[in-house]
Amino acid sequence: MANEHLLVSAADGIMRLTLNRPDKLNALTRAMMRDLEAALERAAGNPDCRVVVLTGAGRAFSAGQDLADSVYVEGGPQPDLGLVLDQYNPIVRRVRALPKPVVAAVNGIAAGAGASLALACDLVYAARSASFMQAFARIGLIPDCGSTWMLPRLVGDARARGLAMLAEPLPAEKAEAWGLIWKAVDDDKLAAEVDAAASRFASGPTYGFALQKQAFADSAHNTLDAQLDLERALQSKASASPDYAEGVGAFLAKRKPNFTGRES
Ligand code: LHQ
Repeated sequence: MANEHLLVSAADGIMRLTLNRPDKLNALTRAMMRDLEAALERAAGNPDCRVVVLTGAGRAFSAGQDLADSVYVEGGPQPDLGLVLDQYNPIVRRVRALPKPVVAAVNGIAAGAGASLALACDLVYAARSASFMQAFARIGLIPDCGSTWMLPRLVGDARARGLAMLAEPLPAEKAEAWGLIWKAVDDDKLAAEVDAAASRFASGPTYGFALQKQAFADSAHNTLDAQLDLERALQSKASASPDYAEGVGAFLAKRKPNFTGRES
């Protein structure tokens, strides 16, 4: 399925979402965000979709919110961006809560809300020429779409503040070295590397991945004691799944597992 500004395709268990306004560096419009949320909702509800890949068309991943979108009119009343975030925040929540892996293929610059969106994904692969820019301070804003939460957790407080307040692009390799992203890869290898990861997830233990995501999400506010209890509860669920039986059976029989991804 395709529409103008968000390309959506699904095959072999993989849903691919491509931000598609290359002439505007995939700056995010309200229409795009509406379609993105709808696509993520479909991904969540479709057991045949076992991984989502998010990328951008052209030379950028996304330059963040479209600054020319009609919410800002020169000389007019200033828009309340808190209200605009009412449209963005559900998308970040959906990515984090999606019961399957979400992989970002950052093909070029990811700025502002574009960077936040990438960092919300479970695994971030970036082309070596790509960079991550907390552009918000350049226009008097604060990092949003979860960046004030993600950044200190990913790179520590000192680097989070430097990234946010200096608003300079962080090259992909440094982003990897700092732990901001999973991996920087040669530009011409990005697609193949992400395809390989997506194929692996598409035939992986999807229900187990969903439980992992839940455990990591809750670890952000749990004590170790509470987390141990949570792991116990989630592991009970994981070990009741057909993929656990299949995984152990395959290991003992020295064959490749054939995971269904299902809960039961
Ligand atoms: C753009 C944009 C853009 C429109 C490039 N908008 N056209 C706030 C509110 C609520 C919810 C969500 O989040 C947020 C936070 C945000 O995301 S605020 C926006 C934060 N982003 C920025 O401030 C980045 C603005 N863009 C840039 O600084 C540069 O474009 C970068 C450094 C990304 C790339 O620079 P260049 O490679 O030199 O490209 P360019 O500037 O020439 O851009 C190419 C075209 O894309 C150009 O259009 P044109 O028609 O002149 O060729 C730009 O106007 C357009 N574009 N970003 N955010």
